[in-house]
Amino acid sequence: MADLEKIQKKLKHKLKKVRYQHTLGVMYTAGSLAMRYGENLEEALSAGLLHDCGKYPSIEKQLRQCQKYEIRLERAEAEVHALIHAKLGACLAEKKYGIDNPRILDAIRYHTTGRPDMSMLEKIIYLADYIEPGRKMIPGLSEIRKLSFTEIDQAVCRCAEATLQYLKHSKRSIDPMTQRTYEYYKTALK
Ligand code: DGI
Ligand code: FE
Ligand code: FE
Repeated sequence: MADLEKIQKKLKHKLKKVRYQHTLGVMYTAGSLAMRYGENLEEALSAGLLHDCGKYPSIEKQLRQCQKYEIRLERAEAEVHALIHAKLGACLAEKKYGIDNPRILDAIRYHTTGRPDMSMLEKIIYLADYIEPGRKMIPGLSEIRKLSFTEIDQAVCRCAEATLQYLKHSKRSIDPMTQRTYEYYKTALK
């Protein structure tokens, strides 16, 4: 716990107020889901707390940091700025916040796009990010919140579907991994 508190203090200085509040929301929601599904509580809290740690610098700085740490971005990722912070965040969590647990690092790395066949911790962080109490109410959110605690794979599927619909509606480019996450969970549930 002492470590978590230290990380919390550091993040509070780095992140904007709204982002920090969101981070706490994700941390406690991830903790609740971990209790529900018998996952390691400390891992869920740490991953939730750090999931957006790659988001504090501007996009330009995020890109420079990716170069500095030799993070390979797929072309789609470099073009879609919303995706950079996930890979960068996993790297910073390791290098700047002393996290060496690969399960936590993967949960941070895949929190934005998800991926097929996620670990329980990855699903928890993917969903906690979407459902935490501070998220703006949008159609379907109440149901995904409930499903997260009852049928977690269905919740992942709905969440991926809603994200794809939102991206299509706002004419943004879709990362292949975001699409693959949806296809995987849709098929797995048949
Ligand atoms: O960092 P947060 O805002 O807390 O949440 P996030 O890491 O899930 O990122 C959110 C944004 O990323 C959200 O607006 C949806 C977007 N996103 C997810 N997959 C894709 C994507 N954006 C594009 N353009 N393409 C994707 O495939
Ligand atoms: Fe994020
Ligand atoms: Fe987030």
